Amino acid sequence: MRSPGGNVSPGTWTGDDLAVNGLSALERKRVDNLEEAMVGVPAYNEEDTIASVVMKVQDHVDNVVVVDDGSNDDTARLAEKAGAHVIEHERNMGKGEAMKTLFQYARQKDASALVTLDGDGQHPEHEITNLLDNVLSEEHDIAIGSRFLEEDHKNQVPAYRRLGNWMLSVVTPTGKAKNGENGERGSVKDTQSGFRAYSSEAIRKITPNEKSLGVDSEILIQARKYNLDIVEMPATVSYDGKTSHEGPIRHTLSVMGSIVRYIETRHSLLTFGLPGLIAFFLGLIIGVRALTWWNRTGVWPVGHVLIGGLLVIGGMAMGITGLILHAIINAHRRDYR
Ligand SMILES: Nc1nc2c(ncn2[C@@H]2O[C@H](COP(=O)(O)OP(=O)(O)O)[C@@H](O)[C@H]2O)c(=O)[nH]1
Ligand SMILES: [Mg+2]
Repeated sequence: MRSPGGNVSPGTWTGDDLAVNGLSALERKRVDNLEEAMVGVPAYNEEDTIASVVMKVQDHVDNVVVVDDGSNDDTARLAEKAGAHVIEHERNMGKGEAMKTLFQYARQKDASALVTLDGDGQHPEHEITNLLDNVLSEEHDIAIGSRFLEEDHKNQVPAYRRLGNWMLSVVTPTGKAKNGENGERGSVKDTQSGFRAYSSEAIRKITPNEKSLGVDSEILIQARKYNLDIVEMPATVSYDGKTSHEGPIRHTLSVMGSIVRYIETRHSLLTFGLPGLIAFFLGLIIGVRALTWWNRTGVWPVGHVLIGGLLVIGGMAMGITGLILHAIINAHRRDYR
């Protein structure tokens, strides 16, 4: 249990000075908000670290929820013993589903803020307060614990991960974020950080749909749609011990898949129709050339006929896929928003 005013950094709440129990009304509101804040941990087979993560988190925030994503180890029991509220998925459904459960629970409990962090102990729990302050003060809707704002944090991240991250950040269509407390607005530098704080408004508006690791990108894409304000704050991250379930290549491909899926569902006609149309006409041109060749020489250029045929058929298939997707998505518009 934290003492009122204990770890609360001063200066975020200003103005009214009505004293209640020795605290100003605004201080009171701040403490109440903090008491209603929630920390959520998606966890899959994290028995080595989960108990210590839960206990360290409780030094800063009382309400800790662990979503045990169908682990086949002792994660759920250890999390509960350490003092967390545990929600169990019957089977492993992916980080995205675990995040969806967290958002649903936070909404149901009317949490004043939700901080998410990984169950593998990669994120330093004492930095929670810093992220929380940014959303509890209603200054921002999402505060991202970013690994790429400061050189020495950046250097902690293995080079191959930085590359994957950079690629994913380039292709994730996010809105502009404030880079650091006094920073300029720019694109989000760390789109894959799972260490974030969400305001109550963000909790109400965002519904993760992505099942796997692409969820962190998807949330930022939704944030842009709902005009939620994002700030990135410097955060440290540790790569000691087992910090990933999936290798970097699979991880990057999985997130890429999510981003493509998003673009696909939003712009299905364009994504499928345009390449389909181009393939179709390219195939036609190759076909016509093959036909003239046959006309002239009496011999079929087999390679050209095959390629032309494949392009025409493939192009048509893509075009039809685009049309069908477009029709389905329009019929169920609300599901894809
Ligand atoms: N990879 C993965 N992580 C999951 C899953 N369900 C929950 N998580 C949790 O999501 C967090 C991030 O996963 P992790 O593999 O550490 O990703 P990374 O640190 O970004 O490489 C961890 O706390 C996992 O325990 C799942 O099905 N797959
Ligand atoms: Mg990890």
